Amino acid sequence: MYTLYYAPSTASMAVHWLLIELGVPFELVPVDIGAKAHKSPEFLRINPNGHVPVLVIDGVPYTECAALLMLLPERHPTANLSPAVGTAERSAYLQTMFYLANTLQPAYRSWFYPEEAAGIDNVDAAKLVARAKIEQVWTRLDSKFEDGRVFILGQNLTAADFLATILMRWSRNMPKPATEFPNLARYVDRMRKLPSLREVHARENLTDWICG
Ligand SMILES: N[C@@H](CCC(=O)N[C@@H](CS)C(=O)NCC(=O)O)C(=O)O
Repeated sequence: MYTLYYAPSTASMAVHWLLIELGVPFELVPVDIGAKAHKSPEFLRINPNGHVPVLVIDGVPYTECAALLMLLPERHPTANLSPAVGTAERSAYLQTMFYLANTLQPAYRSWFYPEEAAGIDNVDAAKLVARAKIEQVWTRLDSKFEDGRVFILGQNLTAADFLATILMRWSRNMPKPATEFPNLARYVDRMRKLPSLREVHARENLTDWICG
């Protein structure tokens, strides 16, 4: 049994979505970020970093969104969401997961929490840099689709698509969202057709972005 500590529309959404796609039993514990519940002593005991998501597996809390997205398909291999160890697709998969986690996620933290990046007096500068970094990733990812690939790694859906899609979703209110890049717009439209993506929006009471 899994327990996901989550807040709607955040990084936990990718894990929530994957759990739904895998069709495994899980329970949800909402974390009220607005009320700073993720900084409470109780929450810090399960994640000293004070972030969502936290996924409790057999009583042990695990953190880091990308890691959670990688470990779940390994625990449920029949879903085929994780390329086989030793294959070229696996190498591309590992590279892509770390690339997304190490470039987009920190840049988004600077975009959404700019005072954290450079102090309260430099919020505009921090957001400018964050925006440039995020758009640079969209440019690179968009060009990958020039080869006609359907998903982020090629012809197969993998956990990398769950991370990439949720990170693209976060750009929806930015000056140049991922969907303004033509190949990414077509990719997002394909991903939006997945019933599990619609389902996670419904379960998190989100209506924006899923319909374009
Ligand atoms: N490296 C962490 C970052 C998680 C993270 O930044 N979570 C955000 C939500 S998307 C959060 O908890 N924000 C509340 C806060 O930091 O105060 C991961 O990938 O899981």
